[in-house]
Amino acid sequence: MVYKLDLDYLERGGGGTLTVGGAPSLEPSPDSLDLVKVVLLGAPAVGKTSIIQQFVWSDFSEEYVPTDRKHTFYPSVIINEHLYEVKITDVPVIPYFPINSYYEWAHYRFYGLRSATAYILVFDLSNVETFQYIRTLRDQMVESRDMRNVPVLVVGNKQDLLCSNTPSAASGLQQLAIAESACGDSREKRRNIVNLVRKHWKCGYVECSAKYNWRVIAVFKELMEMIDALEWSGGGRNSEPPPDSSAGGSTQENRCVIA
Ligand SMILES: Nc1nc2c(ncn2[C@@H]2O[C@H](COP(=O)(O)OP(=O)(O)OP(=O)(O)O)[C@@H](O)[C@H]2O)c(=O)[nH]1
Ligand SMILES: [Mg+2]
Repeated sequence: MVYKLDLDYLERGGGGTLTVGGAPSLEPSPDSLDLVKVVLLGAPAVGKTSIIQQFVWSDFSEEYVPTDRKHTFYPSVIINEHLYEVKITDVPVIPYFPINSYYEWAHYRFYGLRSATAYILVFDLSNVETFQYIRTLRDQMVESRDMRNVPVLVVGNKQDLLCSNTPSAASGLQQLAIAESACGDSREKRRNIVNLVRKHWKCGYVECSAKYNWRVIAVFKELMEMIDALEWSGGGRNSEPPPDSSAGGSTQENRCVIA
């Protein structure tokens, strides 16, 4: 499969650039100023770990093993011809976003929650109630951290489990009707979520399936586009704009602004 992306990963044996994915490194690498720190957050079992593992290792496991400690991954990503060293952090589910550095130190030491460059907030499309967790978390983030210039991407995972993907020919007519109405309900809820995220939060939104590796690359591409746009517009971490910032080609539409 050929991805028409400029999101590459370097190495795995060092033979030039591959087209997609992340370099499969679990090696702790020292945080540097240029390290892009991405944290995935979301309710239990929505697929955070699966998304990362699919992206970094092209691997998926049906078995559910709740994340019980912090894991970090260090892919290198090229987007719009800019190289980024990315640190992806997978953490156990957090009951709340630390409202200040004291709480972070006391409860989530070394998770890097408040200092993340960007966040990926994941929910389960087949269980839209899991979006509520994201909504609450985002409220807490907005209240307790300056989120200007901090990209946030909302990801609906488990797209493969959506109603329309699983028509049941074996079901009786009545069951089919019940299923249809349940699907209608969830479709409506999904529409509302997309609307809220895109129009009100002004954040990116991507649906994917970690299981089938559908649009997992798109998740990271979208996020890196946001980060790259900020970096090259002068709003990023190193707020000093690079000398040839006009050559970046990224537009400000990619920005995720949390008002
Ligand atoms: N059908 C389907 N199952 C998925 C998908 N992504 C993850 N799963 C399954 O969902 C379960 C939970 O996945 P995880 O990746 O462990 O979820 P998590 O969000 O990291 O869970 P915690 O670490 O407990 O917060 C596992 O059984 C996965 O196999 C998907 O896209 N489709
Ligand atoms: Mg996990």
